[in-house]
Amino acid sequence: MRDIAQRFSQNPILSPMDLKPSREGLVIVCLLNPGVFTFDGKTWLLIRVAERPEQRQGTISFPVLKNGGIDIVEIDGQHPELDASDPRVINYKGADYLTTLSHLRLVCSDDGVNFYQPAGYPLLQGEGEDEVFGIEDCRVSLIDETYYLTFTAVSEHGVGVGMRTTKDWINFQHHGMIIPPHNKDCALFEERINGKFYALHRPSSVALGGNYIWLAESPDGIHWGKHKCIVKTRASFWDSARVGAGAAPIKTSAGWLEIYHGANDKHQYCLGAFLMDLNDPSKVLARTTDPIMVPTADYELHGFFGEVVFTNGHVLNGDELTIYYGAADEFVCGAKFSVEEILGKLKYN
Ligand code: MAN
Repeated sequence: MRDIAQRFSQNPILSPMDLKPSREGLVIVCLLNPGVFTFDGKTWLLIRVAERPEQRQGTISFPVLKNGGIDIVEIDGQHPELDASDPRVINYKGADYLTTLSHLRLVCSDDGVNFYQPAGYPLLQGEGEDEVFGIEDCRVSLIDETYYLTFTAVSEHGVGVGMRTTKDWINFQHHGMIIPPHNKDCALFEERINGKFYALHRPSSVALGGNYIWLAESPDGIHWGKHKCIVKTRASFWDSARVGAGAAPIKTSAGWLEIYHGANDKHQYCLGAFLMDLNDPSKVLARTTDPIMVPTADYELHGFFGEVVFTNGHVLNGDELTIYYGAADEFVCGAKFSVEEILGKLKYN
C-alpha cells in the first residue's frame, strides 16, 4: 500500500550500535519511539533505549531494576512453563516479564537528521517499585515553559502512565503514576482549553471494551478525571486491534489534529489521524480511513519486531510536520508530511 509519508533518505537515523549501553554487561537491542521537543535552538529526541545481557544459547536473560542497580533474571529456554513466542514479552510460571529493560536517553541535533548525545544531561531511568521493568515511549508536551513527560511505567504491578516535569532537562520533578494500569500512550495537549488541561490516553480492557483512545481533563496537568472514550478500533480495518495516541495534538484551523497508531490482530502497526473540535476535544469530527503511513521500507519490515511504524513525537514547521518514529521496534527514523495533505485525507462523520 502506498502512503503519504516522505521518509528521510538517511533512515534509519539511529540504530542500536550508535549509542553506548548504560552499563557494563548490557547490550542495546532496540532504539525506538522517541519523544520529541525543541530546546536551546535544537531538535531533541528522548529515545527509548532497550537493553538486555548478551544472550547465551539455550537461555533467556533480562535485567530488572533493583535498589538503583540491576538484577539479571535467567531462565532455561526449554522450561515447560515458559512462553517466549513474543520477542518483547515472555510469560514464565504464569507471570509476564519484558525481555528488555528500557530507559530514556537524550540526543540533540542542529539539522533534525544528525543526532548526538550532548554531555551533561542525565539518562532517565525507572525509579521506584512501579518502574522496575523500565520506562518507555515518552511523550513530551511543552506547556507554559514546563516540559511534561508522560511515559509508560512497567513493573509486576502492571503497565501505567508515569509523569515527570522539567524546565531545563537536568532537574526533574517526579509526579509518580498519574494513570494506573493498564494504560499507556498518554499525550498532553500543549494548551489549556477553557482553562483546563487535556490529555489523550489508552486504557486496555481485559474483557468488555478494548484498546481505545480516551480523553481526560485536569485542573493542574497532574490529577486527571472526566475520562471519555473518543476513538475506537474498527473491525476488519488496519486499526482493528488497538489504537493509541501519538504526540501532543497539532492545533489547526480545522481542529486539533492527532496522529495515532493502529494495529491489527497480526500486530502490524500503521499510522492514521483524527480531528477533534477546537473548543471541545471530546468531539471527534473526522478520521482517516486509510493509514497515512504503512510499514514498507526494509527497516520497518525487519527488525526486533517487524512491520511496525510507531510515533510519539514530532516537530511542526508551518505546514511541514516531521515525525520521528520507531521502525520495527529497533531503529529511530524520520519522515515528513504536509499537514494540509493529512487534513485532506480525513473523512468527516
Ligand atoms: C508491549 C510492547 C513492548 C512493551 C510492553 C510494555 O508488549 O509495546 O514493547 O515493552 O508492551 O509496555
